[in-house]
Amino acid sequence: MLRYLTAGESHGRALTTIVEGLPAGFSIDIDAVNRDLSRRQSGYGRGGRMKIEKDAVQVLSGIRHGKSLGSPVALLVENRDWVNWTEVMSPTPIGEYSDPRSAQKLRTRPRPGHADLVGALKYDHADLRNVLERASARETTMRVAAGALAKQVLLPFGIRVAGHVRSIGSVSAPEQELTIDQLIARAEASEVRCADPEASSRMIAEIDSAKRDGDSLGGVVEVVATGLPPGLGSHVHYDRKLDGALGAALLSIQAAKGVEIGDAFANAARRGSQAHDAIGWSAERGYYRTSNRAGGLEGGMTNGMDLVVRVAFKPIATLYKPLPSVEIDTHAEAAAEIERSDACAIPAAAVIAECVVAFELARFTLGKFGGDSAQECLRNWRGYMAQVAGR
Ligand code: EPS
Repeated sequence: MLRYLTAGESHGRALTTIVEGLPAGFSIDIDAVNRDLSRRQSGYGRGGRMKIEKDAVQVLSGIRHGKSLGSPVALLVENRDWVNWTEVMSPTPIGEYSDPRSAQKLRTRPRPGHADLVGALKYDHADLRNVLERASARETTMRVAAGALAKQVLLPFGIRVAGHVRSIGSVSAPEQELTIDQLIARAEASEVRCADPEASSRMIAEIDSAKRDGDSLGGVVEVVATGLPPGLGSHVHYDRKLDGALGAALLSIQAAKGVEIGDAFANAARRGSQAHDAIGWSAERGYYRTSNRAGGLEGGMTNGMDLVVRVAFKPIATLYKPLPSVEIDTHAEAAAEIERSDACAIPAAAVIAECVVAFELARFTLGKFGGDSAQECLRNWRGYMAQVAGR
């Protein structure tokens, strides 16, 4: 079974992941992983930290001469900012800080909307930093690294995944009929990873305005996957349903608060005859749907149409004009802590969601066609595709 864990604090020495269950013999291009890491770092609305970091993976295990070995793949990304945090983040006790700036990094005024307060209560921490360092979306670096590997597993199966921004704050991009190549080209050309140039400009203006006001913005990202066979996932059990797995994985991204598959919310207001996708058949395509309001999933399984899933992100909890809060040591009223932060990270969220979806799709693809080598998995896939084409 394909799975991964990540480790690392935002200002610790490094971030790591171990990806387990990758069969042998898949071509792995490390430059492609690094390209995704740099895509995640880009995007209008980011703060000062992204000028410090230049994320690139060191491969510690599991890949040799450009191919997966079938052993665990361990990846590491250094935090360049760590040199400024060696005292604050020291794993060994250091007594008195020698640098007076280190003492100022104690955090006691929790940010509303952040893990700060409940994390400190639950884990019994006096310094909120013990929570925020791990709650930080810096962790998504390793989800992107793992997802970038997953995308390379999906490629020989003809499956491609792309994330783009649908809305930032009050600005929404219009619905467009685009091929995945057009979508990727347009999103990559936009500073906010939005496929509509006019909406992109308005999103940038909205970010500027929020920033001027010391405020932050959320938004909605959409992930599209093409080339999917019918039958990834299952109708038989809650934990084998692909829509359930996608929902869980996407909702675990920092600041993600809602997931929509296909036209889920619009469908809730439609009549059945207007919500479901009629079935057709042709010699070239086999079975298909005449529309895709289901977003490519029926009964917890891919139906062969494109997967379309959207994720709503709340605005970042750090506000330069902070909301009221309470000092956790004195209970005195106080404005919430101001951390260096981003005004808007939605363009990055599109890359993160893309990689998280890719990982789930790779997990279900290997679950269905799995074997110990790429060759074995692809043989299983070809056999199944021929079987389905004969129906
Ligand atoms: C984050 C706060 C900022 C962001 C960070 C997420 O970091 P810092 O506190 O160092 O300024 O830049 O995002 C990243 C570091 C990243 O790589 O995405 C937070 O509190 O979640």
